Amino acid sequence: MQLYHSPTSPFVRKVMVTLHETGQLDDVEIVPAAGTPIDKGSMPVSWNPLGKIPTLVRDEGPALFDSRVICRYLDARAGAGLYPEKRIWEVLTLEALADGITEAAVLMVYESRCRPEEKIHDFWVEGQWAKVARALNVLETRWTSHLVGPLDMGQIAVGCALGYVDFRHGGRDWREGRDGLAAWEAAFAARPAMQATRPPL
Ligand SMILES: N[C@@H](CCC(=O)N[C@@H](CS)C(=O)NCC(=O)O)C(=O)O
Repeated sequence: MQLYHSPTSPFVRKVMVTLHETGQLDDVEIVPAAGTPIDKGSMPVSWNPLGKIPTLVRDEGPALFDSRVICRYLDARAGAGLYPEKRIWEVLTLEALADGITEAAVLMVYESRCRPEEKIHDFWVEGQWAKVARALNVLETRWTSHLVGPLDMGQIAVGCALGYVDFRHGGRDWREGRDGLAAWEAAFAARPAMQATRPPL
């Protein structure tokens, strides 16, 4: 299989962590890709018309995207149990919540990277950060018991979301007032799969 990849993409990181955690790293060839919504660059548009990564090209069957589909496929392929049937709705909702954080954080980056300075809309950027902040509060107050349970895809998505917030929005100090989540993140970030996939500085 070929995985279209960038080392700074938090959505690609979800897939890479899943590959590490499920022992499938050697089954995938990494194909570098780069682009933005205004310049498709080397994005795999012939496999994924949305021009986004991660995209997974398989030896048989259509290419898979997005990160949620790829991670679920890899979990099923390995029989790894990252989507336990008993807690499936919680796991999927937690993954969606984490991906929502990541999505808002990525949009904030695109706003400054893809627009001329005079067209950057500060209220829109702050609106995205408000989504991130509300979601982080909910992780802190409602999801702690789930986060400390057995490894699942919701936790992986949260770990990657928090890693990306640190990577691109470190100045916002998301840990302030969220001690429980901060402690969880420190422990989760020490996992070998998270260490091996840290975005380059
Ligand atoms: N929902 C998608 C989001 C993927 C995504 O937005 N990836 C970014 C890189 S972090 C991308 O490909 N951006 C290029 C674009 O939006 O044109 C997923 O979970 O895979």
